Amino acid sequence: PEAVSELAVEGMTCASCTGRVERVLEAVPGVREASANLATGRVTVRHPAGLVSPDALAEAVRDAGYEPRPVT
Ligand code: 9UX
Repeated sequence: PEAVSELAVEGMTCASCTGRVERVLEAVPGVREASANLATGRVTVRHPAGLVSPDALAEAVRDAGYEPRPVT
């Protein structure tokens, strides 16, 4: 089944930022779609359940120059 992961990302301050974060997350193997919300700093990632680790998503965000934070 499909799963949805929610990430909080610090440092997304414009529409280019959100597009960049979406692009790097969609490049992680298994990710079907990533949708970043500039106003909330949250990113919703759709992927098959169990196929994508939270660590892989966080690392992709960090490599792109943004800071993943725990969702509270
Ligand atoms: Mo515009 Mo977003 O320089 O970093 S891409 S603020």
